Amino acid sequence: MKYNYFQKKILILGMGLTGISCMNFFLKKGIEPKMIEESKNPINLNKIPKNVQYYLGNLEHPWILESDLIVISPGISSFRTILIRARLLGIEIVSDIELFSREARSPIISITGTNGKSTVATMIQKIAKNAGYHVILAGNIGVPVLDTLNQITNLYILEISSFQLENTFSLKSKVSVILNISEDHTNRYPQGFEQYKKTKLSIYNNSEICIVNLQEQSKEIIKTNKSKKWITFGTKKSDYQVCYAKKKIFLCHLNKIICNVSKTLLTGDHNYNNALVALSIADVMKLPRKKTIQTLTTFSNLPHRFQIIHTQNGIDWINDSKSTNVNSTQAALHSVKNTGTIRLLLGGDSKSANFKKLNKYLQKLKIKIYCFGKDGKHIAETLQTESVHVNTLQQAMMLIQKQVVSGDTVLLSPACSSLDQFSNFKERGEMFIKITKEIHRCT
Ligand code: UMA
Ligand code: ADP
Repeated sequence: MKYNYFQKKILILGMGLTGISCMNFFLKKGIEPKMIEESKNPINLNKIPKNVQYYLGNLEHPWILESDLIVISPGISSFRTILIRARLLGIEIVSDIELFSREARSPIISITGTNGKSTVATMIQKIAKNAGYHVILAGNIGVPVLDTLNQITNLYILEISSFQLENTFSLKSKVSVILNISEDHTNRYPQGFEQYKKTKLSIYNNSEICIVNLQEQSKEIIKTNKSKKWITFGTKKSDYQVCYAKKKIFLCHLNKIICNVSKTLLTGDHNYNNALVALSIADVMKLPRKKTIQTLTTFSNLPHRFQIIHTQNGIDWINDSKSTNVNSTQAALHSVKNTGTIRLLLGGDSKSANFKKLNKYLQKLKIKIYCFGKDGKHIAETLQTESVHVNTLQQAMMLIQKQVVSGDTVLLSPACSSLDQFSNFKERGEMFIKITKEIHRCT
């Protein structure tokens, strides 16, 4: 279906990466959108040409209810009162992924989940490239999808967040997967976890082939739509499994060993599951198994995802700064190999997550927790295990430096967003690496 945006009053909300890409999308079509941005001093203001009218201030602006089409940036909540009113008045509100889905002409692989999206999306990108595809990797991973529309490709790989799915309706994926669903972004969903889960599940709508984690709640959806083609992973009964035999770890399909991942560069047990999903997607796309195995067995963890950045005096220093929720921190703790004390750096903006859930898990471990950042104090008070609270990551690491002994693991896996004290998770991870280096320069 060809969408006609001419003669429509189009309003873009947000002037971040998404907002600018949406603006360029319409300008290329000869359409002048309007824009609203709530920050008084947005960094992209110099990217707005003279012919685009904009307003800097609260969303409660007459332009909202005067629009025919509102394109919303993922960082802005869809549940803002003014937007609910707009929807009730029949005003269309869409994401950039929706606009992209209406235009894209090559097959799409869509990946969502609470954790592992970037890792799996990158694995698949590398496998498909190795198999000869002209691949585009875009979406939540940091490349706005609309920026890629004019590039030559025969395969899109999209990392899609729940925020982006909220206003996406026409996405027709060749293959889609929900890697896992656990509590995250609690502060964004007025109706809680069920609403977050429902949003994630919408990735399967109109998808030709759906890959589903049988360990997770998303398996319920198989029962509700039996006509779809479902491929499963996550349990012994699934189509794809991680198998353990003779101290080795294998990726298996229908109980047949496909590849030995014990001696690969991957660290963190959760990455075997990620590799398994990548294998299942590659199979669905009929990519040559040899190329898939070659890529997976030479894949290294992405930066800031459970990376062992330094080992000295029997101590592992692990940077898992991309851990922004409780589940990814659990995955990290599960993957620690040293037998000494785990010195866990936890804290930042908790996004209203329930840290009590971690207690049951922590009781089984030899662990000391160093809390920092905006919600550090609250987290330290919630945890029923030995913990200290300081203001910053630097202060926490100075304490660790004095206390750490051979056999220990120092783990930055904060379970929180970094935005209270850093520009992003990369800056937080770089800080951890820098201090780790400084500590070892002195010894
Ligand atoms: N803004 C408002 N009002 C608000 C919130 C934001 O006016 O209530 C304005 C900000 O002042 C800013 C602009 O909107 O100028 C930012 O928009 P945005 O937060 O939607 O961010 P973008 O720069 O457009 O980046 C977004 C994704 N950000 C979020 O979902 C928060 C990026 O994912 C994504 O890479 C990019 O689009 C391209 O698709 C980042 C992210 O943190 C990495 N994602 C979350 C996550 O992974 O957990 C979901
Ligand atoms: P996302 O793009 O969904 O944020 P990443 O691949 O960037 O996922 O990883 C984010 C965090 O989640 C990191 O701490 C990483 O170690 C952890 N992680 C990756 N895959 C999984 C998984 N399958 N289950 C749990 N945690 C995971």
